[in-house]
Amino acid sequence: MKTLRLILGDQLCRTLSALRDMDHTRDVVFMAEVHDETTYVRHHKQKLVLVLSAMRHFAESLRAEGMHMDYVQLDDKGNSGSFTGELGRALSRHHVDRIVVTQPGEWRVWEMMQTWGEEFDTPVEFREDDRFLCSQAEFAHWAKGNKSFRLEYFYRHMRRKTGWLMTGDKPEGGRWNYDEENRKKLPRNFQTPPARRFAPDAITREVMTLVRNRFADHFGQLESFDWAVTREDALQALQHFITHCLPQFGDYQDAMKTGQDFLFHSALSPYINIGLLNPQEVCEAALAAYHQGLAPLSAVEGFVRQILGWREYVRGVYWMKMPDYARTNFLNAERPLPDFYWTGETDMKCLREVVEATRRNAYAHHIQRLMITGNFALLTGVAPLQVEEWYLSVYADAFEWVELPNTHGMALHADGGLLGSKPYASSGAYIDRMSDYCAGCAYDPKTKLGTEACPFNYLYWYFLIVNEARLKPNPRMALPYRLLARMAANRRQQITRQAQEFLARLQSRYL
Ligand code: FAD
Ligand code: DLZ
Ligand code: SF4
Repeated sequence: MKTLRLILGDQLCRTLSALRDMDHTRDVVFMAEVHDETTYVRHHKQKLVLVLSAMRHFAESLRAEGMHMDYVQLDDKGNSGSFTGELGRALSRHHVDRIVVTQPGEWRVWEMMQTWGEEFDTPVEFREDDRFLCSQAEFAHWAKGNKSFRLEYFYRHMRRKTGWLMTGDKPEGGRWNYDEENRKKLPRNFQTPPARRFAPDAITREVMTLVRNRFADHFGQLESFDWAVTREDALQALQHFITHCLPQFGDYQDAMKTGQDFLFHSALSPYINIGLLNPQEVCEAALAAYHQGLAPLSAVEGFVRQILGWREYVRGVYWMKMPDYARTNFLNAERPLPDFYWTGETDMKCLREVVEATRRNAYAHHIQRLMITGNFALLTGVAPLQVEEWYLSVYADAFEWVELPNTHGMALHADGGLLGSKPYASSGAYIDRMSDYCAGCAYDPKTKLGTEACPFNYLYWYFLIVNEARLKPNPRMALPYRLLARMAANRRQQITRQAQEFLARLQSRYL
């Protein structure tokens, strides 16, 4: 049976289910660069280069194995610009008996694919994306049997299933979670790990030229592109992380420092998400470092929890709850996204630093995404769809199955608490504790009201005030609401006035 095997830009994995049982003599592997995928959001220029260059390198490697590749480039004559259009053209070139495709990562593409069987009068076989450690069916089964739909319980289920960091049926070291040890401040004289840089090769340089010419108006610096675009280089990045960063990953996971864009984070998410690395091998490399005494338990547990726990959990939530999930707006947030998310032009230094780092690298680490740009959007009530579009555009690792639950659920609480038991709202005190941003900011994190006051301070209380009816019943919000209840009426009025003035000016270019 002659088969056309479609590989998408985030499925660049030799062991992908769509490539199994390949008949090298008859089958065709089909990949297409299409306008629709490059523009469904205005992707950061580096994300475009990463995906397109990694696709081209992957196609080269399959060709070198002797596979029959049909690869359409973005600028090829006749490129229709859509997956459906390009698949139609490919079918007229190859006359196959069936199409095989691994389930895509995004609902949008999954919906599009449902029309293909009828449209092309050719059977389409959808295969599970088994690069994940938990299948959708297993997640749904777990969720059904558990009253508490929380990450912590899912994570324990996954630890037991894999046997990772387990001694019999007990967690290694006696605790499931070393989160509390992952919140240290950076010492003054800490040593930055050496940089990991992958110089662009000829293929990448060609794609950079394409992106420079065709997507000049997209956000982000292009020339600093230094991501790995092959599996070999991604494996080097993994090794670099294990050797230089993992031992201190746990301690400083929540820390932020001006000009230090990666700290001890792995920056492996783009590689895992597009298929250059497999989540299992990444966790196993960290576990091996622990068993060889090269990294402490708290660091390795913290790292494994992000992948075995959070990454699998958000993917489970996405596929279980879409498409309705994306439409919820628990806090009725409707404000437009401020311009400075794109320009970086604000005198709030924390926000400026994170937007600038995002522009430089198409990367920001978790706490920057959650507690700086996420927290600000939450406190100011920015419309979830606008915030989500921003996150989906600006990060090299952004694909909707992982971006949406993190933004909609974790950062914005727009799902009403399905993902996180309370909103991650915080005042300037948290940012001051975990970063050096406040030194050198136009505002003072210790001042609560007046022109010097850090906007996060009054916005935090105003957020509690305006959302009182929705949030006060949440038992995890009892303490902040007790504090609010004790607040003098005139102070409450002053906070409200200053927050409202600030919000009225939010769309002005420079705050
Ligand atoms: P590390 O800190 O080194 O963590 C190791 C790995 O764990 C990551 O590579 C990633 O694969 C996984 N991981 C860690 N946290 C999460 C999480 N919350 N959800 C899923 N996987 C996780 N991650 C994405 O991959 N794509 C996104 O589009 C994305 N959008 C986000 C949006 C918001 C608002 C927030 C708060 C988080 C988002 N995350 C997203 C999760 C997380 O911020 C990134 O995975 C992480 O910053 C990637 O950097 P790293 O590889 O250095 O991670
Ligand atoms: C992100 C992306 C981009 C920018 N371009 C392409 C492309 O031209 N061709 C392709 O196959 N995939 C691309 N991708 C990745 C897809 O958007 C991704 O595979 C789907 O969103 C499903 O997750
Ligand atoms: Fe951000 Fe406030 Fe600190 Fe300025 S003072 S950097 S606005 S937290």
